[in-house]
Amino acid sequence: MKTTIVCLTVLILATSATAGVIPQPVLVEMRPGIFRLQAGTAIVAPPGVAEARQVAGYLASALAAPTGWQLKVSESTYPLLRHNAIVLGLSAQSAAPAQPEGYELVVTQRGVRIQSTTPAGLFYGVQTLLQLLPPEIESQTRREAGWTVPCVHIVDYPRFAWRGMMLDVSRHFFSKEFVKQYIDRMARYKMNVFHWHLTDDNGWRIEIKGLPQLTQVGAWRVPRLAKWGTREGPREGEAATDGGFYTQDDIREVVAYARQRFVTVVPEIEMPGHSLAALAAYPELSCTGGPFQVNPGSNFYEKVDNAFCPGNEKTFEFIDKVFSEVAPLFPSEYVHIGGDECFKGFWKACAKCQRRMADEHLSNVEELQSYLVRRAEKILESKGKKLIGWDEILEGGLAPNAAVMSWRGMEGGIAAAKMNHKVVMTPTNFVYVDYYQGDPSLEPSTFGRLLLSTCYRFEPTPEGVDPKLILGGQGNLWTESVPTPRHAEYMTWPRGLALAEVFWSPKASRNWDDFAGRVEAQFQRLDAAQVNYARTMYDVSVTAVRDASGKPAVRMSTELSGCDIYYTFDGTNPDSFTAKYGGEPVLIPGDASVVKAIAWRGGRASGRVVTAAVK
Ligand code: TNX
Repeated sequence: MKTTIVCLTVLILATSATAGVIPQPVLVEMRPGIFRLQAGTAIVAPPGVAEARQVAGYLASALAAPTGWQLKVSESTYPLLRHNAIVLGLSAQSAAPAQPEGYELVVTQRGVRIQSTTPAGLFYGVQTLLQLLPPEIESQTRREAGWTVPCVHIVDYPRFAWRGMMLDVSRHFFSKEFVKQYIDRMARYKMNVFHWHLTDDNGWRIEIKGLPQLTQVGAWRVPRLAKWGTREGPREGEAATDGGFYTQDDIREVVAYARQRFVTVVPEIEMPGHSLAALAAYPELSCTGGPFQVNPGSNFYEKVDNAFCPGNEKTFEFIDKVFSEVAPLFPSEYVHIGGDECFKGFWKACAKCQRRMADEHLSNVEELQSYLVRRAEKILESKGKKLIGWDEILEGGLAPNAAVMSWRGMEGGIAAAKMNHKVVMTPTNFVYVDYYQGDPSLEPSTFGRLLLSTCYRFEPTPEGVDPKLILGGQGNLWTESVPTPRHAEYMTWPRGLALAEVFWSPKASRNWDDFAGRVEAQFQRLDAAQVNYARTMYDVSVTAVRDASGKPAVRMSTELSGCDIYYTFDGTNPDSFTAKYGGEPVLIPGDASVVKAIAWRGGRASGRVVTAAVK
């Protein structure tokens, strides 16, 4: 009983203390008073540790633009607080010793101390400190604000080691500047793996010096704007002007930038399917021989051959050449080889594939894919890397040391973990941030449905598997329907905030209402940072149901609690004078063709009018 009361008190304190901090820290004790940051505040790094010094430099530069102060960074062993200083300390006995990325943050009226056993922990302590400063601290230009931090004692460490975000740069190309911004933003929420989906049917984005056609041809497609999947294919003689790629210098620059933010960049090179851009460059690697063109978003699947031919030795020479150049560019332990959604129809009709299957005693095309993945694993291992792939790599037999990224639900991940393989959980229904986050009538066209509150309910560790094998989870931003950086931000935030908290914070501290309040606080910070985000959590969701007697009805809900919902069936815009939703399904009256609904909160409209067809 006593412990329950103590825990509750800590939780309540935590909630009020860190009104804005995401992800929620493990333990927060508010204390009276504030620390005031000033032009003369010093930043002190431990002596002789380059990475810690660099974290101090990161803090100084994060503070410089909004405050206009260039705080001095020095090196010194100050294990304790120093007056008017932010002291970063590395010690073997930090308050979170068992957790290499953990930290302890103490803010007093005299000064600030961040203590960790690793520079990564110092970096995360810095992120929490930044979030305790006013939202204007996110501004890139000088702002007037009281630069104060509440006095507090925080002990914090992550739940999962793999806290990822994936960005698909093939369906639409994103500049290296934007990729860096994306990494910077995820790192602020303590995410630490950037999965870079570099190749697909719609563009090959990484320079491979020994295979120049990959980027000369494979990085470019004809320009189109229509809805993805309905676009017209390339016309005869039409110039491929849309696209881009990263040179190896660009890649090194992004990797170094990520490293300074303790983010590991995991490259994905898709095979055997999703490879039309590569085949446009080297058609001899296909079963049918081409010629092929990089796809601009038309419906070509199963009609055009987009898989490497596993019957052809040249495919393996190609994979070897690509990995020889990819492996040294990325310090990551893992290289992702894709493996998803491979259409194997052309393999069935290919003499070389049939010969391979006979020679290797493979009884079906799934085993043929598995043959390719196993060889890819050997090639990667010869270059010092481990293989990770989408859960289809389980089909036909999992390569001996492969890790699995489970996207078609959790089942693939569970099966892999039961075979003692490592797993990253990325199920579509919880982490696909390319899906609609609000009512499709109000949102830019895409597929699926994934609300912020659903992301927040994600539980990466399933029952009945060894939790040690679940490395963590990851949000995936596929970009078929994401043509611009602003829209990539809009799709990522705030759902990325929910995922960041799922991946970092203790399961027991999850609390949707409290989180929603902190999301609102983060909106102010994202505004100051000029990062785009979606306010769909303020909208109503309308679902078609049947009432108790089986007649067509609608159910309405809001993600935020404390909202009232008002609606109409006559086509007029609802407000607090129209019918109020009572919680039970509402019968669709007479010949009504639409229902319109809006949420009100705190005496005013909180979101947009949602219009749903009811006919
Ligand atoms: C499935 S997830 C895919 C992607 C698409 C995505 C769209 C996965 C491994 N494959 O190629 O972009 O759905 O949501």
